[in-house]
Amino acid sequence: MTKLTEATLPATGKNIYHLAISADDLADNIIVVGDPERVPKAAAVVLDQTKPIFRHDHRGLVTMTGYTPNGVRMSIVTTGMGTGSTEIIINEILALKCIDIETRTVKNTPKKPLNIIRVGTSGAVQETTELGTSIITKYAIGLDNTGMYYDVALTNPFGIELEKIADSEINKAIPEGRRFKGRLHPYVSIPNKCVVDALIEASKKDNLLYKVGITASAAGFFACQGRFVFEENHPTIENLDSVLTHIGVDGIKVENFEMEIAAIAQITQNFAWVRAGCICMAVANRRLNTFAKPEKSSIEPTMKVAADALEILDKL
Ligand code: R1P
Ligand code: URA
Repeated sequence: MTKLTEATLPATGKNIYHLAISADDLADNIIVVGDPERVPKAAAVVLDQTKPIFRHDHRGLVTMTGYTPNGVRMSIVTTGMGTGSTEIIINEILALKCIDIETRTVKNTPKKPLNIIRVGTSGAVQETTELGTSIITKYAIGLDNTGMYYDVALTNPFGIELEKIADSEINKAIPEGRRFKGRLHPYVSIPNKCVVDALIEASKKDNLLYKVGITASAAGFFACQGRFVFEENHPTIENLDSVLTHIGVDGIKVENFEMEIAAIAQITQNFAWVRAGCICMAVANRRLNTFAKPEKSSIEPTMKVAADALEILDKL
């Protein structure tokens, strides 16, 4: 590991720099969400309101920690939108668990596993996906490049195959003669299998409308997800959403677009004591050009499933 200094691991006393919380403020079961306003909403659904709840806000990053009604300690933490911000938060969470922040010394490997589930919104890319369906990520395709700064070996044969297919399809979709032809290289990362299984089990138990599939983590929201582009610009790939529709492996297809899980899985997948995964509700169907009305797009049932899955993981 790079030598830890004030510059390489900024902190104030026991508090890590961006989240501005200490190790004591964070549970071993964590829900991460993009939107800071979703943190108190999630806390209202998953945390026991009769027990003390910790809350801290810094730079728009909200952390809340309390206990579920079944007595499991759980935190909800904002990642912000996109893999850039998410990279900071995931590393700060890991650091709080395995580094003494005050002295910047690496502690022994945590005895208790750290469970992280991202709960977010997403855009479905398969025509048949009903708005409101929650998609559990089995494989992630990173269309960002944050994950590419983490040189993690990809050994899963389906993952290797998927990375080849995605690279070839994405580059085929860039017209000849364009500046970035041959220069966009997606990477594949793999969420923890125990998290996928726990999310499936909890979805079944709670009767959640769900699918298991491949999630594409985009580098942005507009051109980066095949949405409109101003005339002053040209999209590098026209209809990126429909290019992804046909990409699949292991009997599953790309199901949805969001902006964080590829980096979360890439950063965490080599840790024996960390299990991370993702469930995102479809608020848009990009094939049908539909968008969920707020009253029909409550993420609460998905949030509840994530909390139930964390309780399953906590017992493993
Ligand atoms: C874009 O609107 C944001 O929504 C999705 C994307 O990943 C991105 O962060 O997730 P959240 O609902 O968690 O913010
Ligand atoms: N978040 C995304 O990143 N894309 C969508 O289409 C919806 C939510």
